[in-house]
Amino acid sequence: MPMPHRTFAQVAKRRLVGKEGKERIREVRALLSELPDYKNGPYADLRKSLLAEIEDTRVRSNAVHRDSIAVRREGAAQIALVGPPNVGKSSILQALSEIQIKTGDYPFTTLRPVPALTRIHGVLLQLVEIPGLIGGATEDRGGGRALLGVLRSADAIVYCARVGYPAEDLATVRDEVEIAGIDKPAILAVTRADEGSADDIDRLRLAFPDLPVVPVSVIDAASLDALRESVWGLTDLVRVYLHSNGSTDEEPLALPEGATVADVADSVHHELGATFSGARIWGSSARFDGQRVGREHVVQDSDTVEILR
Ligand SMILES: Nc1nc2c(ncn2[C@@H]2O[C@H](COP(=O)(O)OP(=O)(O)O)[C@@H](O)[C@H]2O)c(=O)[nH]1
Ligand SMILES: [Mg+2]
Repeated sequence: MPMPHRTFAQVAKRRLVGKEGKERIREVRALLSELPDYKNGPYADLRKSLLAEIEDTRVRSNAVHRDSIAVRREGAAQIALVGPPNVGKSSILQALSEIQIKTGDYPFTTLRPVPALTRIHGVLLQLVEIPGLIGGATEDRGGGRALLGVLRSADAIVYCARVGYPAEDLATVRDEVEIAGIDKPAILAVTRADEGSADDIDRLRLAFPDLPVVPVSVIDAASLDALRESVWGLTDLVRVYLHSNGSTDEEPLALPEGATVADVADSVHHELGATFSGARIWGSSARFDGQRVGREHVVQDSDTVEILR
């Protein structure tokens, strides 16, 4: 019996996460060989999208060779780490990363944006270190325009300022972001916190009164958890667990706050989103377990949803 096509699509997505170039193409080919050989229907659609994936991956690999710094979006949200050099951005990326980035894989003095996936509350999010933003970036100093271009497509920003260092270091970078007209939900990570005092943290808090502050040290697991929590708060996502054929998915879907049952169905499959008749709900948006609701019902974080065809 072949795997249900929706399960196959999920498995395929999971197996491709974090893979690029040759490795990604190899995985796509393996998936293609496992796919039932139907000429029509959802399996044929899957085959088509996997073949397109090979082509897209090739195009991207070539683009990288042409020195592009573009970052391919993965995960439910993209959060940029922004700050002066040496504040610990790469270290945080590494500490939060789902897939262990080997230090040898990229130079520690990072020159290009480096993406990494992190799992927070069961949801994969993409962190991107934006290195080398300096005063004058908007005039393209230090290749600033391309870096700001990457930042523009992020959903939120974690500004990083090193404890005990002048606020101006980060303020200069932040000015460039503002001049570029980039305005995203943001927090301030006061980094390398183990090297400074509470007063040092307060000084930075006072210098950036509009940003919620999270002191972070990569050698303090609790501070990393607090950072994860703040990053989650930046995303405005809600988690929804799909229930079908008598079982509930372990991995949640992540949707923007305010999403309706129709959005949930649509994110499973556009066709399902167009044709489904309603849903049953368990969780905080339900008045009672298994409540029958219509398309426009707004889901809440941690709801379980069964889409009714
Ligand atoms: N004590 C301490 N050192 C850190 C911490 N985070 C990073 N570092 C050190 O700071 C230096 C610069 O870190 P890196 O992550 O490359 O900074 P980036 O330039 O902002 O990416 C490295 O030597 C790290 O080992 C931290 O939380 N505590
Ligand atoms: Mg770095």
